[in-house]
This record gives sequence, C-alpha cells and structure tokens, in this order.
Amino acid sequence: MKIETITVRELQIPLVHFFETSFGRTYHRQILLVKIEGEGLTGWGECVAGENPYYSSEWIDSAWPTITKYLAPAFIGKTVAQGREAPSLMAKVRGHRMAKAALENALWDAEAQARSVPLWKLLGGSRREVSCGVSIGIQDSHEQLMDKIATELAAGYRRIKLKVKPGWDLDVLEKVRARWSDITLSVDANSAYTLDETEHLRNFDQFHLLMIEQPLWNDEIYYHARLQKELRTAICLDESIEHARDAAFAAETGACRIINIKVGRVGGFSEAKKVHDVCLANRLPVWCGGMLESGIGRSHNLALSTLENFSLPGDVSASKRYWEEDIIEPEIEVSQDGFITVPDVPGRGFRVCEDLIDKLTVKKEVVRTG
Ligand code: OSB
Ligand code: MG
Repeated sequence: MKIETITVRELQIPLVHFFETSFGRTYHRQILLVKIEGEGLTGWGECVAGENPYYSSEWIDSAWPTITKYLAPAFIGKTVAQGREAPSLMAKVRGHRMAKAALENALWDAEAQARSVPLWKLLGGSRREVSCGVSIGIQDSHEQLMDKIATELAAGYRRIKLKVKPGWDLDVLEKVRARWSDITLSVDANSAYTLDETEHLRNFDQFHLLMIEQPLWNDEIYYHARLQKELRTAICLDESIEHARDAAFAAETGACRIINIKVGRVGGFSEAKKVHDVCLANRLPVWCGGMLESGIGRSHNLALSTLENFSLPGDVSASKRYWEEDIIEPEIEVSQDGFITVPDVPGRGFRVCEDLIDKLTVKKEVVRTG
C-alpha cells in the first residue's frame, strides 16, 4: 500500500476498576491510536505507553511527538506492502519501542486485510484458542482482593496473577493459598525488590507459584540470574526484555525460566516474533502480557498469542474487565473454561467502532504529504 495519511489520536477512557501496581494506581487510560490509510486500505495500531513514565521511560506524552514528528513522516508517500518492512524505515530513531510498535502493527493489520488472511495466520500462529489468565492489581484491602479473585475464578480464568510489593506480598499469599490451595497462581513485582532482599524473596517459594515476574530492576538481567539460582520459584522477565538479544542473554545466563512478551515493549510484531523464536530455541515458554489495552491492542495481542511457544495463559482477558464499552466489535469474550477463540476471518477479526472512537478522542493530528 502507498501510505497517504496517518491519523494519531489520544482517547480518554475510564477503567471499570482502578488498577494498582507497585509503581502506582490508574483510574483511566489515555489510549494512543494510529490509523494508517492508503489505496483504500486502513490499518489500526495502538501505542501501549502508560500515562506516566513509571512502567518504562516511554510514556504517552513522549510517544506522541515521536510518532507525529519522526516515525509517521518516515512512512508518508512510501509503498509498504508488509508489516515486516516497518522496522528498517524507523531504524534511525533509537528506543521508543512502544511508539514504533503502534505503526508497525498497524501495517501488519493492513497487510492481513490486503492479503485476505487472518492476522494470526500472517504472524505464523497456529493456535485457535488462547488460554487466559488475569492480572489483579493491589487493592484497598485483603477482603477486596479475595472478592476479586473469587470473581475471576468464577469467570473461568486459568491463572491468577497478583501484583505484589513490600508490605503487600507474603501475608496476601498466605491468605490466598489458605482459601485456594491448588489454583495456578503467580505474582508480578514490577521491580519492587532488590537483590539484598533475596532472603525475603525465598519465602515466596512456599506458595508454589507458577512464577515471580520481574522481581528486580527493570533494566537488569544479570542480577536476575543471581537471584534465580537462589529461588525454587521460576522467574519471569517482563520489563527487562526489550528485544531478542535480551531474551538470548537471559537464556544464556539463566536469568529466568519464563518470558512475558509484550509486543509494545519489544517494538512491534517483527521483534516479538524474534523474541518468541529465541525463547522456543532455548526452551523458555512464553505468554502474552497486557498493558490495559483497548480492543485494538487486545486483538493484536490475541493474534500474537496463537504462536506455538505461547504455552502459558496470558494476560489477554475479556474487554468487559476493563471497559464499560470497548472500541471494537464484537468485544473480546472469554469462555467459561477460560479460553478466547481466535476469529478465522481476514484481518484482526474485530471491527473498529469509529463513531465511539471519535466521541472518546481528546487530541488528534493527521500526518500527510506536504
Ligand atoms: O507488568 O504486566 C505488567 C499493566 C500495566 C503495566 C504493566 C503491567 C500491567 C498488567 C496488566 O499486569 C495486564 C493487563 O491486564 O492488561
Ligand atoms: Mg509485568
């Protein structure tokens, strides 16, 4: 497709329930969407950057000028037939992976439509059903957390992941395990601990967790290798893995036994596929992480999750857990036994609700020739 216009917009959408991690609480999302148009084709992408530079240095207000001033102009007037051509067109810009992913993924989205194949098939996927877990944030009280877990288990989710931090960890796990001794349970620390706390982290071993996600620094792999030697619980890396070389380094050093792949964090579908392949070659199972995406990012996560090494339940859960009304149709739904069926239709498989998107838009810029 010859790219004519790229529309960048920011939407404000309240979350159904606040989401709290070790770095803070979110009540509403600012969703950055890109729409790439040319020769009658339209591709959509979502930039998963947060409202603040806490999960990563990249955030919504850094992504906006990076996309409008540097990344989008690199595509205007060019003929790009395949999503995989996108990284080389953006290579001059260092970092800003979430911004890059929004554009690259929009091109894969358009390519799948142009070729009349499902996006998941174009990505090389084979799974027709994706296994779902949920990520449950830090709550106001233990009771509120127990209620949330009960609700999600009743909805059929196959893995419960709890956010933890010092002061919201061992007591919580003790209560949860006392009530549900054999559910598949994991925790995510979002870098809330240091290597000095190894003795404390060793206490997590008694709870038979599927994994502990990102216990240490966001930009550190080697010290996770040191920690993994001290723990029985498998470490899963999230923040530390920014590209396939990081995954290779983590595998080589034994820094983790599982990797969480977020397509935005690694810069787009091409790099996500590379991370997947490195993990497969090193026998590290992966799962698809989430960033509280709208339906557009969620549909892309779903497509990615069909690749063979996504063998653990991901954080790709139902639209209604996050939004009163999602911006795609049909909304993403999870079956009573905790699976999402991947649509076998061309493209992303979900219609984008442009009227609703217009209503939710608070900022918009169109990048075009001249
Ligand atoms: O660390 O996985 C994380 C949300 C925002 C930022 C970081 C993370 C998360 C989640 C939520 O855990 C996953 C989701 O349900 O989208
Ligand atoms: Mg995480």
